[in-house]
Amino acid sequence: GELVEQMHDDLYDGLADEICEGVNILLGRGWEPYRVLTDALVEGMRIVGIDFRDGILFVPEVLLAANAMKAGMAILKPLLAETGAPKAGKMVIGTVKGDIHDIGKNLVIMMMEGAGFEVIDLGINNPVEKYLEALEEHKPDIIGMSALLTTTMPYMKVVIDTMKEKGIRDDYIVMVGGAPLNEEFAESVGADAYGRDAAMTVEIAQKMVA
Ligand code: B1M
Repeated sequence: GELVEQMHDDLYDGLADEICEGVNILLGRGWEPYRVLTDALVEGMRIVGIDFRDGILFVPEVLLAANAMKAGMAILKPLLAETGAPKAGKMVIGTVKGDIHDIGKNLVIMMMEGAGFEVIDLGINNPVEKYLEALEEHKPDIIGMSALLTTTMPYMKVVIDTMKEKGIRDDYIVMVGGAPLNEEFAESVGADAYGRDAAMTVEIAQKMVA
């Protein structure tokens, strides 16, 4: 309705306080946290992305929008993580080298944690060494990689090929995601699965770990 549209505008304008207020109002109306996330925040960021692509918005404005989105996500995070489900498995995840987009990855983490997974967040701009160190240290079931740029997504193959060289590729489930990817790309770099969005990623992870 009206408030959700207002929130799309507020996200576009990078108004973090207004976004937090809107999130709280929707929750107060009994909206599921996941619905607030998808309808108000993710949809708002989709609109920002269109105008960014078309040269109507620039990096500073989009950074503000991203900050507003993160402020809203911070309210939803504990609510999405409230299930108290038994540990479903462990995942190490990070955005690949050269890429600093982290909103989608953070959303995947929130939903995975909500589903009872333990998640180790490597952050952004990860060279292959970072992933390998984390695999050794945390011994996860799943390694996840995120990329939002067509120029950085090929780096996923670098990580997977290095895992092959070290003879550890088959010790892990490799999942990849990010807006420019698709099923065929995931397969072509040798990943086990492509996560189209956070909810699908959880669903696939649950099946693959079981
Ligand atoms: Co950037 N940017 N950006 N940006 N940015 C895109 C990606 C772009 C598509 C915008 C556009 O032109 N329409 C475009 C890429 C074009 C291309 O590669 N062909 C682009 C560009 C060009 C750039 C810069 C190069 C701009 C510049 O400097 N001239 C620059 C690059 C910086 C770098 O990384 N080296 C840049 C910078 C930035 C900001 C810093 C301003 C900011 C990032 C802030 C941040 O993340 N902290 C930013 C933003 C916000 C975007 C858009 C607008 C939104 C991305 C986002 O957060 N989406 C984006 C446009 C768009 O995607 N529509 C764009 C919301 C998020 C919830 O969705 O990330 O897709 P998404 O994640 C989803 C799924 O993809 C999946 O689940 C998530 C939740 O459902 N998923 C995974 C994601 N990762 C996963 C990992 C998994 C599984 C699932 O692992 C298992």
